[in-house]
Amino acid sequence: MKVKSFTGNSLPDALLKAKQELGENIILLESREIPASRTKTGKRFVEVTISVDERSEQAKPWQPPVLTKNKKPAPQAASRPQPQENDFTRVINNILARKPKEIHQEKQILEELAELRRQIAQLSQQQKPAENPLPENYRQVLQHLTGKGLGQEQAERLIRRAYQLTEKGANASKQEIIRVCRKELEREFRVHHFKTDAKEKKQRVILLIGATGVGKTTTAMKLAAHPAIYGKRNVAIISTDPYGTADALKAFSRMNGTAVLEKIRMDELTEVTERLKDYQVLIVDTPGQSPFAPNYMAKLEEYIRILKPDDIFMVVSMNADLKDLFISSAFFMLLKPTALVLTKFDETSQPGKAFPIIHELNLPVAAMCEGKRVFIDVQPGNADYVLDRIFETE
Ligand SMILES: Nc1nc2c(ncn2[C@@H]2O[C@H](COP(=O)(O)OP(=O)(O)O)[C@@H](O)[C@H]2O)c(=O)[nH]1
Ligand SMILES: [Mg+2]
Repeated sequence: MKVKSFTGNSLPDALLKAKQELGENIILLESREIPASRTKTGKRFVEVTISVDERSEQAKPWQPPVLTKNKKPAPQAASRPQPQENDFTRVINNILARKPKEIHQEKQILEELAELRRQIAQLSQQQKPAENPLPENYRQVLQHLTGKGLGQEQAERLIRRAYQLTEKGANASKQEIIRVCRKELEREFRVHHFKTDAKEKKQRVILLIGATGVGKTTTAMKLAAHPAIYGKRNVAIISTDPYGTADALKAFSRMNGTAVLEKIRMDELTEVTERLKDYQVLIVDTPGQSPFAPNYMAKLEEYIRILKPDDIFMVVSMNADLKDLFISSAFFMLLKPTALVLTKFDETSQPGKAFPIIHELNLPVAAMCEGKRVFIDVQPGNADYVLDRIFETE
């Protein structure tokens, strides 16, 4: 993979130059406009960062997939649900048509999406009437759990388990059922443990990924500030947002003494990390974008290739609809995140959504956020925080 920048009077002009030099198979990683006020010539220009697979010149020219209607379908693997043609898959097919070299990867995404859709359908399935109706106290706790965001199936499984574990079985009190449910949920809640040793020599590089507006930039500051996270270590935040950093990040830098580097381009990353080699922790904040945006995933993969992060935290907002969250997560999961940061607990009435999220994405929780205040509204992942919120009214 080769990465190179080109400039031109306009985006098409810069792309044309890139194509002339690197051929048709280029991938646009980044583009930004340099305003006239900042150029020597006094004219605005556009800069693009391009990647190209150097082996691609010998590769067979790519053809878009042909959808044949009358052909006999290929035999299907028994356990793999096949995605059906609908609006959603048409959108994905559109992406496929634009990203020739990642066609294999995109097929995997489709399969994962189909699998996720099946799981989501199960999550939202209505409870079937039980042959033996649940005792009233269990029914009430089950209703409370689903109301607080646990998936129907997960909550039913928990209640069945509670029934087996409570001493009084059908006659157990609500308090007793809740106590057992709490214990079981505590075991399901997985926590990411930070290495907080201030003397640790090896530098840790953390990459933050996630959809637009979920709270990545705010999380970068919160992680840098919290004493039980990286607050006691020498931290630098690298912002790769081409539009610069938020004022909040600049103010935080002044207040907390954290180094903040802004508008760092892909081709500057190696040199910047080399310059920052004495910092104990580098937190790299990425600009949010829809995971469906063409080339966005390729760009994030390129960050990972260059930075070789020790941890990739996927930031997800608790106020998101679970269905949308799982669909966009399917893309981000391809980047193999190591842990979750759950934000905006203050903006949900269903804190229990944390459990289906942890369960479906099979990731531990690094940190949880409940507001905009950098120095206050954050804590490392822990089950009690979520469980207290689920059961506070009971
Ligand atoms: N209520 C609430 N707002 C938050 C939280 N985390 C971030 N925000 C706000 O959400 C908005 C987007 O956050 P930002 O960090 O810029 O998101 P990014 O696009 O992922 O970098 C900002 O207004 C933040 O102050 C949180 O835990 N709770
Ligand atoms: Mg941001």
